[in-house]
Amino acid sequence: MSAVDQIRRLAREVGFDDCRIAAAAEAAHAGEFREWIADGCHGEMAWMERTPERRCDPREVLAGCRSVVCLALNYYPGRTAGEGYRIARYAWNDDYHDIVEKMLKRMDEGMVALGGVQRYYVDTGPVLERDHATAAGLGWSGKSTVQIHPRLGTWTFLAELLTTLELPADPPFGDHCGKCVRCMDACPTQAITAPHRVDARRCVSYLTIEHKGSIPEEFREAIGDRLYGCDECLEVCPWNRFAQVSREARFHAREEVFALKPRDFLGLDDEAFRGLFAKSPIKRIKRARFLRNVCVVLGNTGAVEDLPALRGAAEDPDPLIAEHAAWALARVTARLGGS
Ligand code: B12
Ligand code: SF4
Ligand code: SF4
Repeated sequence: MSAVDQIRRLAREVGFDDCRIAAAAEAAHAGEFREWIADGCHGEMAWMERTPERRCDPREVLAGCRSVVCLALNYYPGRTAGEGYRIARYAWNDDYHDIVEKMLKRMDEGMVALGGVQRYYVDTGPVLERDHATAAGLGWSGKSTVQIHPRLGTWTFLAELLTTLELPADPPFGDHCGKCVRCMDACPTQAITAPHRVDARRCVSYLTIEHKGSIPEEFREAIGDRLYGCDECLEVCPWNRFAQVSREARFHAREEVFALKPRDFLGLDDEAFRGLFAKSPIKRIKRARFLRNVCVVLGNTGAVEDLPALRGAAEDPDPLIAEHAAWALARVTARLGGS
């Protein structure tokens, strides 16, 4: 069996849904990436500015890199979970970084046996993951910038091993968005400022996860009931018609979380927050940012029964929570007719 066939078999065995190969070369849209950074679209994600030459070319990350093994993992956990709020599906349960890294480690061990030296990443490495996936024909980069897999749709994590092994590259799949602009129309904050360009500073995913301070008031209403992340440009994509629920139960909705209403989250102290979101990506944003988000959701959707919890949050010693709770109280009170 050839090395590439062994690698594909290994990818299947460890649980990936697809595996394709790109030649190690400068990322096709390195220029667009540099412009995106120059325009400040990355907001406060300063780590994205560092070492652009590495991020744009895998050969700068791994000496002697010849190929990029591109992987996709279906995480689709189902259509709905929770009442009165939405959490982006990738965060419905355990953190994918931990799960996928273990899978990549097994792939690496198998590839070492084939004589390769590897560096592997899932999300956190200096790699333009979608560009390599596109080059390898692992679907294509949609107008939303989300990578679309023809069979799995938008609900995939991407991961890759940079390797010194010289493997035959797969052909690209080609762009299949056609005239569709559904994602651009659906985006609640007009963050997709042009096809294939997302201004992170406007994106609800950025505002509710990466952004550390106060959420600019101009976006609070548009955030609606989105408590953590945003799936809007994924949900509307017609390529999700074949999406199947992931085999990985650790991505399925965590019942203890989704049994709670938004106002219940306001009662979480630090310890309870860490317990509820143990192993979850949500734990990373910590209690204050999460409760900030809860207040925004309640400001948009809350009713009379949410007022006591919001009044309590307005007294929170953390000014980030108190300020957003005060904003939410004013909004709910105004909706109730000012009483
Ligand atoms: C920073 C980041 C974010 C930022 C910025 C997003 C963005 N669009 O840039 C924020 C916080 C907003 C974010 C949000 C989300 N993210 Co994110 N994020 C990243 C990260 C770390 C870097 C992305 C990056 O380099 N951005 C810079 C811009 C310039 O690059 P890009 O958007 O990826 O665009 C590339 C292509 O669009 C292409 N391109 C550019 N111009 C053109 C023009 C044409 C014609 C074509 C064909 C292609 C093309 O080249 C670009 C450069 O490579 C990646 C992991 C990684 N290391 O790659 C994950 C990653 C992109 N995120 C991921 C996920 C799941 C999400 C969310 C769905 C989470 C959620 N539900 O809330 C949202 C989706 C929002 C969206 N529409 O992108 C997954 C996406 C998987 C997939 N199937 O696409 C990734 C790959 C992590 C992973 N390993 O699985 N994310
Ligand atoms: S994740 Fe939401 S806010 Fe961000 S680009 Fe997609 S639809 Fe717009
Ligand atoms: S919604 Fe339409 S334009 Fe957007 S990524 Fe999907 S197919 Fe492409």
